[in-house]
Amino acid sequence: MIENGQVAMTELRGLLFDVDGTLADTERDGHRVAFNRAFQEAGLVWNWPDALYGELLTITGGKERIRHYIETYLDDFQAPMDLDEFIVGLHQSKTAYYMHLLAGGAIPLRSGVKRLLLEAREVGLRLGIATTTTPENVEALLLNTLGADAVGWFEIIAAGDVVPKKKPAPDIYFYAMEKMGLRPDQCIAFEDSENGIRASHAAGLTSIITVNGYTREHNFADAAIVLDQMGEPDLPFDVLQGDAGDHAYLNIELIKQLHQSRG
Ligand code: XBP
Ligand code: MG
Repeated sequence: MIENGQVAMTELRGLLFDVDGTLADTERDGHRVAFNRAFQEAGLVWNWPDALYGELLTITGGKERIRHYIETYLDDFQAPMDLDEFIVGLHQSKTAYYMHLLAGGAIPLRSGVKRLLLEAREVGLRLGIATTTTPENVEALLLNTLGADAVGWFEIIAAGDVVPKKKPAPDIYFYAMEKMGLRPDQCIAFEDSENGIRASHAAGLTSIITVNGYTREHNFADAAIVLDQMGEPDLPFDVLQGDAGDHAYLNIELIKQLHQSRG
């Protein structure tokens, strides 16, 4: 944007968060366990160990992941009913098990997440969620980690089947920004995975990555910075890619600097 012959800085207005892997390490001890319990309950001998689950994570969306598993790993599986209905039923059972795990406090937020959300609220940054997981899962995670009010901290919880194409398609980010009335250059996305940054980058967003065990080796060439965690004053992050200057943990000041220096 050019004003009076000078390039004006676009002000950062909104923070858009992925959920799984970014707000919390939900996959290995949450979603994966819930899938396996649902399989067992349905009388299936399927089991998704840690390593296989890492491969299956290339497919976002639980229903899509189950379908991919059937098509890729099982030669002669016959569903006891229409396959779409079977997958929907199995996934509903998985969601119930997952929510039960969250209610039992199995999954804490990652380091720095709560501090950053509070800091963002204090300085008036607007918050949104853009995720492929089921909406109930997001609300349950927020409720069980931050309390009942936290769902209301987010202007939009864009989740699951609300858009036809899940990440790595950018649709969920476009949807969230449209609901918030914000442009990509006014926002920052927080992601943890290659599918995530493919979505946020294709939506025109600057992205901050915090990796986890499943995503450390992913390609984050388009990231503004890649960190091992957001960190805390007494728990510094490791910078895996990019420049954090003198900062030892992710705060609003660093986020604004990364936003201004975006390419
Ligand atoms: C998250 C996912 C989801 C969860 C399971 O990806 O891929 O499918 O693993 O959630 P991202 P559901 O973090 O990129 O949004 O079973 O509710 O689909
Ligand atoms: Mg993620």
